[in-house]
Amino acid sequence: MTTKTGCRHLILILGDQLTPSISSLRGADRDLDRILMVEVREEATYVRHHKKKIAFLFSAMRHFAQELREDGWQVDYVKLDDDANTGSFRAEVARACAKTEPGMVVVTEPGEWRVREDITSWQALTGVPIETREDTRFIVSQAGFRAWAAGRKQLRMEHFYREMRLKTGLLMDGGKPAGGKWNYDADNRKPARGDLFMPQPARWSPDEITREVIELVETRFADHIGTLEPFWFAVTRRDAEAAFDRFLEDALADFGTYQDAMLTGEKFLYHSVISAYLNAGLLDPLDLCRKVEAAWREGRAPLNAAEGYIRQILGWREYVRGIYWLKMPDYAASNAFGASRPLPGFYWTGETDMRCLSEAIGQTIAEAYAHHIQRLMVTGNFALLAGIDPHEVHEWYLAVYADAYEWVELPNTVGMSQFADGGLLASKPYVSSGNYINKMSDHCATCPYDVRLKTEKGACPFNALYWSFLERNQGVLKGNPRLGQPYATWNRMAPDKQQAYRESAAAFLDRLDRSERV
Ligand code: FAD
Ligand code: DLZ
Ligand code: SF4
Repeated sequence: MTTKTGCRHLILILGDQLTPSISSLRGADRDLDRILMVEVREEATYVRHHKKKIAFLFSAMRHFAQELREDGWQVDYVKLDDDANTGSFRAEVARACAKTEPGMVVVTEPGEWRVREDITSWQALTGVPIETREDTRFIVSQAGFRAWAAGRKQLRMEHFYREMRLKTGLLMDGGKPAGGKWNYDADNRKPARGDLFMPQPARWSPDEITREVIELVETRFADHIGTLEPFWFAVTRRDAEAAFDRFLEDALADFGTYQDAMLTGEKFLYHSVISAYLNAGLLDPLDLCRKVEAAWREGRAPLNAAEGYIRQILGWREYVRGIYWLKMPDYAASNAFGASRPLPGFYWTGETDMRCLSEAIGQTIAEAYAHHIQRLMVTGNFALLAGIDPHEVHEWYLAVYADAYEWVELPNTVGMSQFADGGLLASKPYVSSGNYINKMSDHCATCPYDVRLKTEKGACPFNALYWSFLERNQGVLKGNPRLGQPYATWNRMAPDKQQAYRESAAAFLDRLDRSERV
């Protein structure tokens, strides 16, 4: 339908939909339709996103709009500092509708529940019909995941992942998993040494568009977390693909082996550092998996690395998205342990004596990036052990990482990291004492706390917090078969030792509550 004066369709492309084959462009016509892209204050501040995240997305949006124009599309691009910018999706769509009088607004479904809810009111607001299309950039659709989940007593990623391997044929040989096993994690997860060759992610110098955006973000979001310089992210599809190629060449072969390692001063190790590009739509998940499989088949990477990497994208990424849409909106309020302590201030500054935390948070402030084990076993582990309100933890992760959108961040935080969903997503809480961090990193060697001390003055806080967490949450966790061993250890422990752990944890939490430096 075309109005007498206006365009046929107004196609809204959101900041994480920077994909030429996005479903909202399906059947679109360069002469009849107009594309709308908007930088809006509301999206940058509903949680106060890291400056680098905002700069990355605005720059990637501007580059994408430029490519669309070069490809013949009519694009209305609203910059954050345009005088008429009203600051929200809904008001910008209403303003564009008044200007272009479209017969219909077309949008690909957003990745966050909040925005999807908002869209349901746009038709009444603008008087223009809204068509919301499925986001086809995932390997399994929401309906496909629902069908997989239906009737299952328990949802587990490993089962889902095997179905995805069968569905896509990735790493399959004659209907069997390549090499005979579905999962090679037993060969993975070794600590790293400082004298290893350290691959680095590909880096780009900011062009004029990026420099303009950096200045804008520095001025408009000065009070947000993070440093903008040096800014080296890829902001176009071409450069994001080159970044992935660099990973394939330099790091994939050792990805599995050092997947869980942490080293002081080494922010990226053998990780691919492409999640921000992938989640914004600059890369395609299936394409990445196929390239990794090809690297293995051509002998450029061992199977444990290729399988481990493919599992992250084909397994975890698709699985957490499925859980998000299956369980929202209630999922966001999950709090199985009733945790209520506010998030410590050092999560925003990195100012803590705990070396593992200051490293993970420090690099988060600098890069809007930390790798999975830093998120799960350092910042997440501490928050869970210390009984931090999972909603505050969720808002922190959503704000500080360049790759964070609620569909992927929330299940990772609330489910995997904080076990706030009571075990829907993961089979056990990811908690550990300082021992694990000591095994997987070199942080303890330079930490003022002593990882070998259990409850004495100067003992690593993770040690007492670990036991106090298990004791405090016995009601929820007692029957968990994967925690049988630690509970047996706790129950065998001499009462005075148990009491020492209780007192040590209580004293530490008391200092935390009084905002003393810990
Ligand atoms: P690599 O280690 O190289 O892994 C390759 C890719 O696999 C990643 O780019 C990512 O796309 C995918 N992947 C790996 N693990 C996961 C996972 N658990 N869930 C979904 N995808 C995964 N990932 C996000 O993309 N956005 C988030 O907001 C996010 N929040 C997280 C919060 C917590 C508390 C935890 C524990 C994990 C979170 N993750 C999130 C998952 C994971 O930490 C990041 O995907 C990863 O660190 C990104 O770095 P990379 O590109 O170097 O990944
Ligand atoms: C994260 C983000 C930010 C910071 N800013 C914008 C923006 O100005 N315009 C836009 O279209 N998208 C932005 N985004 C991404 C959106 O928050 C994201 O598209 C929705 O949350 C749906 O996933
Ligand atoms: Fe972290 Fe404890 Fe090791 Fe310090 S001693 S780095 S607090 S695990």
